[in-house]
Amino acid sequence: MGKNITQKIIDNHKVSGEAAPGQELGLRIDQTITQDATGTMAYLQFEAMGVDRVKTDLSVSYVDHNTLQYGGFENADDHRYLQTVASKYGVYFSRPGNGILHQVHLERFGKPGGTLLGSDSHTPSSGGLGMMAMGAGGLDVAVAMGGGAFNITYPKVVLVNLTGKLQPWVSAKDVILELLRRLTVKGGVGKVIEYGGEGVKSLTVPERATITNMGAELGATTSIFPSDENTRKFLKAQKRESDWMELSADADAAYDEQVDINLDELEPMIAQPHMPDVVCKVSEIEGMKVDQVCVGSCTNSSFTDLMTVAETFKTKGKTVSTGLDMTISPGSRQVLNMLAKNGGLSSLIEAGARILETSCGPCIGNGQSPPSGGVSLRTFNRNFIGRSGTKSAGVYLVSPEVAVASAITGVITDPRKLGAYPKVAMPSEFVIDDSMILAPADDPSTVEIKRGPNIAQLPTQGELPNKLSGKTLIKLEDNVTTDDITPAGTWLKYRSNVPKYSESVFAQINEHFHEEAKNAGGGFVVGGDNYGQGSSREHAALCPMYLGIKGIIAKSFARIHKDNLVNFGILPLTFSNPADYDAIDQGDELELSGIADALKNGSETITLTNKTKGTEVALSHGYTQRQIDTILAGGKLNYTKAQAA
Ligand code: MIC
Ligand code: SF4
Repeated sequence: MGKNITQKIIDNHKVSGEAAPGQELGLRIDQTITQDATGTMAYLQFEAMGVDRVKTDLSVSYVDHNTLQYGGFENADDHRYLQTVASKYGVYFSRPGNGILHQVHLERFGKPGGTLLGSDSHTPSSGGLGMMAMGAGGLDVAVAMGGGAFNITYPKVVLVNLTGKLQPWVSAKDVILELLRRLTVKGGVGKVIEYGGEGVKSLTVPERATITNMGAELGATTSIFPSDENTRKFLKAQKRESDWMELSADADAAYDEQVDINLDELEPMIAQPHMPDVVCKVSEIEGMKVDQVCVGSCTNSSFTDLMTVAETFKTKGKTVSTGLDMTISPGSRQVLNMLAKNGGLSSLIEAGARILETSCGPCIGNGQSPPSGGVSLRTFNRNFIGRSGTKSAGVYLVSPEVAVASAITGVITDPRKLGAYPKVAMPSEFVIDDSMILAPADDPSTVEIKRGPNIAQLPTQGELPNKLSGKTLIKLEDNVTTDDITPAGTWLKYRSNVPKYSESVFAQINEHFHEEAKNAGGGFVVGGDNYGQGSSREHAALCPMYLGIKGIIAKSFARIHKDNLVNFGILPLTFSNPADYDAIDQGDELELSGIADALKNGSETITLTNKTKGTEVALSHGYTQRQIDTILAGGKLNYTKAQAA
């Protein structure tokens, strides 16, 4: 039996475990990436592990999230720490201004056939190059930098069979929005989404990266395209053709599931508030007044994306409607520089678009919050409530084509109404200038790591006690996001300061949550399905741990968040019978007695006593032996240190 792409990469990187459905596998990681908002923790953890130098083929530290440096020293201190720690431990450092990690990594470093682990959920962007690229918490990335394996559950592989060719004004974003419409934000959990079929040939690498990027919104382990002639062309244009290798599924490869998408039939799509899977055709909600249009983010800020916007303004002789604001955040310095050189930037400025820095910017709530009750159209990947900074605003996710058409008219517009499509081809040569990527020091002893006051101590925790008890501090519905747990935006600058950042926990739902949790001496959280979806931020586990949260009891969990909870010694537990969700109310006193013994003895179900109601509820854990040992040790840092000793 032939192999699919996922199986081929797994076979080449497997260091432990069994390649069989549901089993845990350890994978060798070739490259790692971090960004500043998760990176400070990752490097503090790397330092705590006591390894001299990274052991990967390549590790890169990017600064792209917290670049504003407003209102204080915090961001700047983080940048200095990141730059010096990178230099000392053998990590390349992409300076602020060089661009968003996923865009830059695609341009300059990603390699077909390799594995990439990133402390950011959109790391699968590099799947557009045929890489097995996965998001994880910072601690998992730190361990991979130290040469440790990354563990995944052997995934199911879904073939997305593409036929036909995208029609004018329809683009890669519409492919992934259509998939989100069909599969939903939990449709990809435990799965790798592999693209194949004739339709693949018509998509460039940046288009493929738009699609794999937003596979994160499906909850997938990762998404991947074959590496073919288009991949070679892209790498050649980036002057690194030698990084190319051919990679495709064997003709008789088997898949667990198949989804067919005919690109010919696809129309411009739009995700409506407040989830990326609330998708419909643009034509169905056309005409709605728009207050803001934002183009950029790691999903849609490539050279062709931005040139399409620029060329639409220019060829149609149109400008930004006076009824709205439009911003552009180029994905990388390469993109911005090329737009500057070819006049595209001038078209955007003339049209009245506001040009922002090459960074995440509004996507992570750093500026450009929409007006109260406003409608914001964004080419981004997430529209969770409040993420934009304005809770009452509705964020809609669209392609650059829909964004520019709507920016011109002032209302949600199907771009096909604009007439001839100014098709922008991928350049045959990109402008290469890596001068903002700093190589690490040859002699680490010459580097002094700079730590400002924002670099707080890592919180620690002891071994798992045999009894856990406490109140149900909060009860939540399905699809709780990490933005609900530990919001970004104005809180983002405290990512290196867990005591301070912990004040943000569930603050959007109850601003006193952190005080109540602390006063109660910690307790439990109850959630519905897909708890912890979204970002890879391990702070969504680390800060609750700091507040004394002992366990999260939910119907199901998102992959990265579940791993993060285990890594920080919080028990993710699921209801054996999902209907028991109704058996616990907020405020109920809960107890897990003999929990450590139960885990040690290999018990698969755990009994939870609801002392308030005088009832018992059966919970399942589904942990592997490694996860049990990690939890018993009080988290991965303790576990890794104990193993090293
Ligand atoms: C996001 O898009 O939510 C982020 C900010 O990039 C996160 C990482 C973080 O929280 O720092 C992600 O996607 O993992
Ligand atoms: Fe940055 Fe937004 Fe991409 Fe996250 S999703 S990496 S915040 S651009």
